[in-house]
Amino acid sequence: MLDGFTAWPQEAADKYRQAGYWQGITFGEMLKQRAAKYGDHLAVVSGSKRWSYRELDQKADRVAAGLMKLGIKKEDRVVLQLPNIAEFALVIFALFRMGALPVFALPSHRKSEIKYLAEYSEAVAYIIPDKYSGFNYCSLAEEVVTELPSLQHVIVVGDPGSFLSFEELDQEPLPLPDVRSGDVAFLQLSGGSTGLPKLIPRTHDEYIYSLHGSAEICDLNESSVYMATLPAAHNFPLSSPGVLGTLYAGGRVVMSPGPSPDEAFRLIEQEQVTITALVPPLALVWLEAAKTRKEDLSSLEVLQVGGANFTTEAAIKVNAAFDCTLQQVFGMAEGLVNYTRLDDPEELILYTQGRPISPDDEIRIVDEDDVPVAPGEIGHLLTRGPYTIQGYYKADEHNKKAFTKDGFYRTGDLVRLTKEGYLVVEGRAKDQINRGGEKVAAEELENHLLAHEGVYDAAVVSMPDAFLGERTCAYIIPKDTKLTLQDIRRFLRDRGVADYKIPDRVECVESFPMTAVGKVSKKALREKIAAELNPSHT
Ligand code: OOB
Repeated sequence: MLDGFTAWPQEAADKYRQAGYWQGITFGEMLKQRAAKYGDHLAVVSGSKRWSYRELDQKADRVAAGLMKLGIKKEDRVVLQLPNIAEFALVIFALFRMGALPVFALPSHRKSEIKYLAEYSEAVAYIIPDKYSGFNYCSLAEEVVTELPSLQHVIVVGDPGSFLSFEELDQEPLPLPDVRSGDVAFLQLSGGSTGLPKLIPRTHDEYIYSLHGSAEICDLNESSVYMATLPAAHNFPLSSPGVLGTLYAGGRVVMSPGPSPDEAFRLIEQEQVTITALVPPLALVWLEAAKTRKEDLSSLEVLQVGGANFTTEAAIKVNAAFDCTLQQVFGMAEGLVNYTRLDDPEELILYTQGRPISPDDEIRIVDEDDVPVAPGEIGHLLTRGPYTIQGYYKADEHNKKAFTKDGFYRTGDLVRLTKEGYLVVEGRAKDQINRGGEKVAAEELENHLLAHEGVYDAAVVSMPDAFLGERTCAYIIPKDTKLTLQDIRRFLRDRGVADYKIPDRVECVESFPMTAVGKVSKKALREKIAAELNPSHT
């Protein structure tokens, strides 16, 4: 068993197996079974590449052999930073088959995040595109490998420069190591609540169960066409039901090179896409674009929106704009995913964030002392279940705070339960900014800011925003001279911090408001900036 992984207690594992949730198959076997059943059906479409299930299956064996020939072994970690291209699906199945673990980075990550992920996971390899969205990943890799010699292999899809070409991984299949369904399949990145974002170990058994449940809830079958619009490495487009849930159901995955209506609407028409997933700000852009665009979007049956709060005003517009069913999704890379069901009455679809996948997802809504609140009251969401982790990877100290003694994950979300048993997300207790679905861990950003020689202290909070829901405001106590937004932006970019984490606003102050126990009062800072942005609401 992978060192640093917290397994479920035996009793819980037995229960999930007996209930038939954990089916005892690995991702490698899942694809083999689907290839046997759906052979010539298209599995992945990306640009001019159109791979059938059989092709994807055979290519995965060949790429697994290529990876093994490099010396990559079972349980080795591989940082994967690919955009939505066919090779994304191929390489994850190749890694799953040989038991090496993809560590899912996002295309928007830069040196600071990649170095952190590679160091934390002790990765031996890094897989990138040559260029994507105007950014040169080979240059990034050069900087990272200079600082991290343990990263032995850089594999490039496209022009490899001095690195190894992805095409060279195509080798005659080799005998594969024994990969078990209870093994960890990959590491996902958390949004981060305290400290730096943690890695989330997910096993074949439990993740495949979440795909199974998600595919069923979304009515996926072999005629479904799922378009990956959001970056496929994120848990929502990866598995809710996403790329993997679609392949589980024998459907077709269409990789969209980007999320804009220009790229996505054309693909919906061309590939007869039936379902896709968006974060709220993107849904707003699509709603606006749908008014004037000429593409035929009538194949779209389900539009999923999740990752951040979707306003009811926007939710109401989806049905009319796209003539399809809206599905709200409230999930987390740590496990629990809630969906409104496709046949739910309108008031549940518009006003709630759904209910869990599994009848065995346990939900507790508690106050500050972990005491359950009265039914219908707002409280902290704790959860435990057949696909929610029992601990972050190699994070013993943090796990003591992030999980209860009896194994419930503290989501950091403030929710209430409706009388129908649906969850409504009312707020957040964790120290994080949810910038339209992209999560910024306040402490991570504060640490970057503290590295600036002119910064004495920093406190990062969210501020309300009509488009993104929230944006990032950095309160700074400067050492002597005032710092501008431009100073801070330049500094953070030079440090290799991903763009989405760079503050939208910088406020220089002489001191921070304090709580009664002498901690910085982020609540007071949030209220201060909200009042300054919208004085009429005070
Ligand atoms: C998804 O996963 P993560 O890990 O990026 O972020 C999880 C957090 C949740 O704890 C919650 O704070 C927030 O994102 N969130 C929502 C939400 N969905 C997620 N807040 C309000 N309304 C929603 N619908 O974001 C994720 C993973 C799988 C499926 C969907 C989303």
